Amino acid sequence: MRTRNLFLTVLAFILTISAGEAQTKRPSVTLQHGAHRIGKRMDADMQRWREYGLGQFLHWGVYAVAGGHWNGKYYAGAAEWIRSWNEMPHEDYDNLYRQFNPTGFNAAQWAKQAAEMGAKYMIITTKHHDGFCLWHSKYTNYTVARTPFKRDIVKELVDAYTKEGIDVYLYFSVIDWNHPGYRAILREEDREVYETFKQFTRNQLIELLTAFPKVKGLWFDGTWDKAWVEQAAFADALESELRALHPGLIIGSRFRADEYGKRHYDSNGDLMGDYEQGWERNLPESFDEVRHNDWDCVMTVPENQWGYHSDWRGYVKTSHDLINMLVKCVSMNGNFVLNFGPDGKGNIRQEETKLAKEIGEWMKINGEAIYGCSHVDLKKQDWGYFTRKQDKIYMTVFHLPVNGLLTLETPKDGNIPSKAWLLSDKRTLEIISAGRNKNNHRLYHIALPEGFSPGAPFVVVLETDKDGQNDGNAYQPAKI
Ligand code: 16Z
Repeated sequence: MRTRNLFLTVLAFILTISAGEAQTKRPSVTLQHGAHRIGKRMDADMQRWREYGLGQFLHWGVYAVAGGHWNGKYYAGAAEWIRSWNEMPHEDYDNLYRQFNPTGFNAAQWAKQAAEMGAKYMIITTKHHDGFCLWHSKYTNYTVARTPFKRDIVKELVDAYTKEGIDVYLYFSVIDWNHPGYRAILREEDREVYETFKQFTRNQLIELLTAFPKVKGLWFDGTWDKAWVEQAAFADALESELRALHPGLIIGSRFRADEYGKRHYDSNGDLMGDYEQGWERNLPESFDEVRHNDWDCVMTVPENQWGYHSDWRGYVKTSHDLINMLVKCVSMNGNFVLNFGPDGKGNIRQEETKLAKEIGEWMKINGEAIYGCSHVDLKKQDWGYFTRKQDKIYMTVFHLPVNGLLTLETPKDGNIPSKAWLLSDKRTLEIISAGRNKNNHRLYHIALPEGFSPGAPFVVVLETDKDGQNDGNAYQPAKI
């Protein structure tokens, strides 16, 4: 009896311990097709990606010919999705390519405008969900080669942007409404024909990387399809093949699922890909949400239009809105990618040209607070965002306090701000020490010049005293 009691006690004890452990430990499932790597990529190509700050997205295809209208009717959805609209027969859409003749297209001009905006990388839709290819693919007839325009648009863009010093990435959709083997969901009888689609996808990706060796990476889309999610082994092998073919290639987390169907993060919570590719028309609210990963945010100018829609309705973002998002992204270690949807004639619309110009003018003065900058482990303040590069801290101000004082708070033994000035004209600003708060953190106010009213976001540069009472860690970026 006593032996049995002892046995039960010991058993209960063991069970308690292991249950406790199971709760605190990360899940650990053996995966064949999970993340290839744990933690950040630290090679030169990825370092370069990390320093971009600002990018340009280009959505261009035959949907630009329709421009969000068909038969005089207005399509309220995203213009690049018009083929899925009941009012537009598929046959009409699938013949739009016959009218695709963007004689105004000038890759050098687009690239110049993007460079003047301050974009360091560009992502071009080589093939959107409709399946229309902007390059001369030999694996389908549904390409720009069969249009009156004929010219290889991807080639011209890769060359022109690369010449401007802008890195090029290829958007590629694994949804393809034009390919006979494509399925969104696989019924048993579809499995065989879907194999032809998988081979087609592989062929096209190898074709793209071979034809355009200058590109830096791939930006995948449409990978949420149930049929694709089931292809964990295929996609995993394909990823390795593409990486071997193109050393340094950058692929985000929106390419493949693990064998349990988990996307972006595998069943163990590890990121699958070189950066988190999930922030779309939406930004993280706080740094905690990005889990110390690299990430990008792709953003539309109106609420939800990627391809050209001739009639934008609803709120259209201003350059100050977009600059705010850009700085917010960089302050949390992300890149901000602004979308452009050129029209069916090959012209970038006047609203986008104006925004590019305004953003570019701002970047010329303030780009130092963006390029190569990263997160700062300082408490977020209401006036705007902190970014950091080497020993400098940048405070980009969007909300000017009525008292003209920009507050910052440093940890107990943190570095002390020793010098502050306006980035635009180098005017020195007074630093007022304001004691400590209840957490024993030091408070400082940076005093703006009397009557200062810039009417635009502006940057204050801060240098800190590295000697004296500090632990040297206060301004380091969070652990990476
Ligand atoms: C069903 O919701 C969707 C599906 C696809 C919303 C957007 C998209 C596509 C857009 O057409 C655009 O290319 C965006 C980047 N992508 C996710």
